[in-house]
Amino acid sequence: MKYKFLPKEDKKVAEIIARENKRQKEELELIASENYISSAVLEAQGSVLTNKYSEGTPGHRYYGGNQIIDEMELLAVARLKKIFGCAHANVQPLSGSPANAAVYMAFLKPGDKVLGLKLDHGGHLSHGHPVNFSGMLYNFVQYGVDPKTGRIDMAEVRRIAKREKPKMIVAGYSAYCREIDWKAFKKIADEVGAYTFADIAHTAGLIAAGLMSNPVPYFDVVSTTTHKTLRGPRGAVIMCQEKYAKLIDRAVFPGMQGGPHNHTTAAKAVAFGEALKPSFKKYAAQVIKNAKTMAGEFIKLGYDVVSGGTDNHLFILNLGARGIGGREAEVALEQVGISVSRSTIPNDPNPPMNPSGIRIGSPAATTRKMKEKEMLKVVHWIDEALQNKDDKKVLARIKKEVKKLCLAFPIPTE
Ligand code: DSN
Repeated sequence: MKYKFLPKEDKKVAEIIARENKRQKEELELIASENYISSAVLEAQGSVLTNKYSEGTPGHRYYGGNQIIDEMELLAVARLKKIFGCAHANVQPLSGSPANAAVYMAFLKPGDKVLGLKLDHGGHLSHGHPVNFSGMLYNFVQYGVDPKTGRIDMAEVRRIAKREKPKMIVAGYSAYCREIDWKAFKKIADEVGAYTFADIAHTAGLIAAGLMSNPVPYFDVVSTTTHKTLRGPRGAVIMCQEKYAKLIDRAVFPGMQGGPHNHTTAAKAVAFGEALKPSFKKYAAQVIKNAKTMAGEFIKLGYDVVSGGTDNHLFILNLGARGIGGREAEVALEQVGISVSRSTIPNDPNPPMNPSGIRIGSPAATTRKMKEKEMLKVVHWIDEALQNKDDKKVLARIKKEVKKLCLAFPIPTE
């Protein structure tokens, strides 16, 4: 990736970007929420659409000169509707948490009761954690996964919902590797008169490819970020039934945000176009195969994989029995050029800053066209690095091998 103007105009910024670019090329990304965008998405994101203010919605803007921006936003909306089959879509949310804030604002009043999955069981901060706006403004009651299976127990969700009578039930998670029974959630919500809200940030790309079930036909409202498995720019969208269109649009603007980031809207449109291509289906299928391959190999090596495997793009290694903390493991792997994120395990006895596990995901490595063969190598490097976390020589050797593999599988924007 070469810049024409930046190195002349601002050496310092150019140099920092160049170093990060080199890191991305030479190191392996296994953070489940990250991915590499295409050059086309990058170009749209870097476009002059960033210059324009367009508060409002297409055809109803508070600034002049928005006819072309309207066309872009409507294109992004149309493509998103085609992917997920939603009746209404808002493509303006700046990122996942603001999107979720807008959803809550649209349907709830401060103090209303909501059901969400606990953070250490795989939920997201914005699903009611006390340090987050969601937990501060709304009365979240949290459900968890079954301690034996590591899976959501729908009978338990139903029991809690009937006891608590929430106004909304949130499903869709950040560190949960199993299929979600959207229909069962909807049935429970109907029994207690609650709204249904799905946050599909992690699995949106897999749902787009038709490989995981889609909550859109069942749920009142669905949010997703656009930069994870969906492989678009950093941002988010909200989809809902037609009857909630105004509520959602008003909650996004003027409720939560000012002007949309039009350059990001353009990049979202490009990414949605890519997700509609047959090649994206192949990509998503390989993402799942790669995650299953890694989880299976870790199990063979004697590791404890939460819930015993994965149905999607990620899994959690519980390192508790191996005497190594999640933070230590993350740091050891950083030294060999592999990025993972420390992760809580269900009912983690340790705090989120130093939890008992690590979360591993396959979306970025799969974008580099790595397949099962490479994933097996990676698992053995991780195992070796964790077993030799204080041996600088071993770590240096693995780092060299990781770099060699990465250079053979270029990132798309090289
Ligand atoms: N921070 C994201 C993740 O890593 O899952 C969720 O927002």
